[in-house]
Amino acid sequence: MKKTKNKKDIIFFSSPIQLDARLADNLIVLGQPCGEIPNGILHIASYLDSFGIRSIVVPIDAFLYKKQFVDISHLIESVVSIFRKQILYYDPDILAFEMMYTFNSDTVLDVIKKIKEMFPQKLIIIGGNHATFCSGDILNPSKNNGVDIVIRGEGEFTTKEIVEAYLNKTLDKAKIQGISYLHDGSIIHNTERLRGDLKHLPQLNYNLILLPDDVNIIMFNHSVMFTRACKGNCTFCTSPSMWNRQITSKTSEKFKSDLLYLVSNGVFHISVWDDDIFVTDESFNQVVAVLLSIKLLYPNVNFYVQSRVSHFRNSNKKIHNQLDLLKKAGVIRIHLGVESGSQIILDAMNKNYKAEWIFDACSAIKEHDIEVGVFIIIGHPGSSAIEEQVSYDLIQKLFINSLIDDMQCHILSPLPGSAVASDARLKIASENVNNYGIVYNYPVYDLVDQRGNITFSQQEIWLWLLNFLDLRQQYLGLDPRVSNKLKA
Ligand code: B12
Ligand code: SF4
Repeated sequence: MKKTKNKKDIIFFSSPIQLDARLADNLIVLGQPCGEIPNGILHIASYLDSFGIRSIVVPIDAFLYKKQFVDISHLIESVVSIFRKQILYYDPDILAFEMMYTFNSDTVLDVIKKIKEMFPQKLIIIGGNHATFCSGDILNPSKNNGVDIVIRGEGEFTTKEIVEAYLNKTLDKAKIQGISYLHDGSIIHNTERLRGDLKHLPQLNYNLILLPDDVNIIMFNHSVMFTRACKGNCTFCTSPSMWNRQITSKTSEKFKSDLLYLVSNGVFHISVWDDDIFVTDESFNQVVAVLLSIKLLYPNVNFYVQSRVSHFRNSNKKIHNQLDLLKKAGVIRIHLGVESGSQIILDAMNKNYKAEWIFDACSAIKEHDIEVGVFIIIGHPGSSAIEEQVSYDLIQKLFINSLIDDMQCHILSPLPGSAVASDARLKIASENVNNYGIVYNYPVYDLVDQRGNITFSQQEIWLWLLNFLDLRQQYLGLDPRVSNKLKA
């Protein structure tokens, strides 16, 4: 292996999120100018670093945030030029691309294609939520995307195996679990890798993130996670197939060190974005103990968490004790995956709770002086104008009773890896994935019955989104993400 001062073994590239011109109307920057810390690749880089493998993480939005883009090819050109510069400087053997989201997956592939043309000798690997479920499409030989290996699912342990073997020139792709690749023109999907033990993960090494001179860590939004996976099996979500509903967690010492790094650097708003903060009593007790200890040291810190309505059944004593602890630990808002107020839709989504528990859940949280955020999905199979009205009425009742402080509404996106993506009641009208998953997306489907007759059209679903947005505006003010263009 060549040893130069700047030499890296692998560079991790995040994908442009805030600045994709194709999305500009839908996804307007909220929060910090540099967007999100790319958590997935930071985890992998930190793990490799603990074995002496040299890497850096390039958070592309931090390099682009001051630029204006005229169109998507201009954006891609800029991204490629920044990546090229880093590749020439650090001369890595492996280039690793994050493909977390469906909406910008085309952009990521456009960038990779160009990078591969410039550096054909470098091994290109890719991973993340979208990549996990679309490996066949990404590797499709006719598309010539330039990707050598897709790493499916959890990234740390597979990437380490690949990088070590590649650097030692002993890589035998057939022997690595959890990857897909091309062999003699055919796509090979190796067997799935079992979930790893997160207790082996080191503290996150934020120093591996390459920052432009005028950027620091406070200029990002920060979300951290203690556990991976949840016990739910919701049809529209990719978590069940991504993490196999197997709850794992880091050590609470490492989690505490991750948080201490952030707060000691002035980050005082942190989302603890575990799928479900109450997922097990053991993990809840650990996470809350860490948050309490941080709050004691840094009284200004605020945390945001998310959970499921099902924990709030009958507003029992246990949940009130837990809410009391969260309040003391500095949690100022709990986001609930409410999704709908209609029992018919909730059952179709496999939410596994009763619509009447929603009111109790929100009331219980507010009793502890914690804000309530709700997520709503419109147009799921099983939905109709009648059911959306039922849902609307319940949300309105919550607003009237001052039980909602934040609300995000989405039209369903059939995300790859979610159960609903193969639901026969969705008649996909557009193959365009550029607005999948993002807020205020126009529906890409009509809902149909068994004979293929439309039961709930794109246009009707869209109008219901606008109804929910009006309700939101009435009680919370206009969401800054609602552009005039969208309302028109
Ligand atoms: C926290 C979170 C957020 C945070 C920000 C996260 C961030 N830092 O970018 C916030 C709240 C801002 C957010 C926003 C959105 N999110 Co989000 N988010 C999550 C969540 C809950 C956790 C992500 C995370 O940090 N995981 C922890 C790390 C360690 O895991 P990981 O990222 O999956 O990475 C591992 C593997 O994927 C893999 N891997 C990842 N990258 C790479 C790269 C390589 C090279 C390799 C080898 C492996 C690899 O290895 C990693 C380590 O094991 C996930 C759901 C989930 N439970 O995974 C949804 C999720 C990623 N979000 C999703 C979506 C849709 C969104 C939004 C578009 C929603 C919206 N309408 O606004 C926005 C858009 C993003 C934006 N910035 O504007 C979807 C994406 C699905 C898809 N196919 O598009 C997910 C999967 C949830 C879902 N619905 O199923 N999100
Ligand atoms: S929507 Fe929430 S509760 Fe349901 S499977 Fe996904 S992460 Fe779990």
